[in-house]
Amino acid sequence: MESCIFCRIRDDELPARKVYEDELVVAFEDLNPQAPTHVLVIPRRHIATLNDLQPDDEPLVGHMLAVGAKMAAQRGHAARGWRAVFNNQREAGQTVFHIHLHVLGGRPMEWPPG
Ligand code: DGP
Repeated sequence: MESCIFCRIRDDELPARKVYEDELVVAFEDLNPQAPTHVLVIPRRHIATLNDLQPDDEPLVGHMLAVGAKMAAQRGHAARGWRAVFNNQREAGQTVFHIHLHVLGGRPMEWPPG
């Protein structure tokens, strides 16, 4: 997907502060952070929404969460807590249609979310 901004970040065609990469995922700092830690974990492969996941993608999504946990632990949030968020489709707040895990930490958070 040439027009996808997260595909372009993956390919280094757009700048981003990348913090982790492996064969399956890329993680980078959110441009508009909502907490002291706000990292996005994306799959390398373009998947528009969680609705598009196939059964074979289940290990990939598990890996995204494991990488998110590693990012949170590296920043010292493992014990105090951190939040993992997937916004799925517009009413839930999805604005970039390449699935991404938000890893948020470093401040107290409220529930329910807005
Ligand atoms: P969502 O609303 O759940 O689709 O989250 C999209 C997030 O992506 C939002 O927190 C802002 C972030 N974002 C949008 N464009 C860019 C960009 O060009 N670079 C980076 N690093 N983050 C971006």
